[in-house]
Amino acid sequence: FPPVTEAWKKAQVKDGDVPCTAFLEAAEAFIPLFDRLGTVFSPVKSDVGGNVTKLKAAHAKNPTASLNKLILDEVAAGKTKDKTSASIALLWFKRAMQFIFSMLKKVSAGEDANKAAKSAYDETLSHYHGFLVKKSFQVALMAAPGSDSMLKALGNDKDQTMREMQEWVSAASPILDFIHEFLDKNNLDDKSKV
Ligand code: EIS
Repeated sequence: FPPVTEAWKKAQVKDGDVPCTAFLEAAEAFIPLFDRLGTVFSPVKSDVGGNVTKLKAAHAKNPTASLNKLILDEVAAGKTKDKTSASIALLWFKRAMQFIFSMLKKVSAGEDANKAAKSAYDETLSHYHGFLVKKSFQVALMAAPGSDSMLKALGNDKDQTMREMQEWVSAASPILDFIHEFLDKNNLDDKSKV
């Protein structure tokens, strides 16, 4: 966790904007954590990793843009609904992170991972999932490891891992909150279900 947290610290919101390169590095830094959690998480890794890949490709075409500008340029070009849309990739990345943070906050508060995952899901991602995705999420949830094995997979010492997770959540939450408001303000929070 500490390298991930460091990367997110470098991507803090400044003057109402997010530094795009630092943000993409931070986003990318956290993806390998899924590998430690087991194969149940490989579809999640592909999905969230795909969001990051798409955002990186968009940024490569507009390399000097901040995160706001990258998205606003796309809006101006009328390309927010295209296959290469960075807006959609950012929206789903944000939603995945909101789920993860909501869950980690509950785990930090002492809730078991499975219970925390279920209630975090109900509060976040489930709003955007249709029947089939909801079902697959429920199935995956049953196969997912509990708190103890999850914490063991993430670090050597449970308490230390928990503290490190909290530091990451504190460093990253303000960025996610900012992105949430930015997308909402620009009518990019498409609420249709997948
Ligand atoms: C988006 O996916 C794409 O991300 C986006 C674009 O293609 C867009 C088009 O509308 O769709 O359908 C996806 C959605 N993504 C929408 C669902 C995929 C995941 C299904 C996997 C179900 C198994 C979930 C297992 C989770 C078990 C959790 C148990 C926890 C104990 C520390 C725990 C971390 C868990 C993290 C879970 C995060 C889930 C994120 C899902 C995001 C989602 O709903 S684009 O792609 O624009 O880049 O092309």
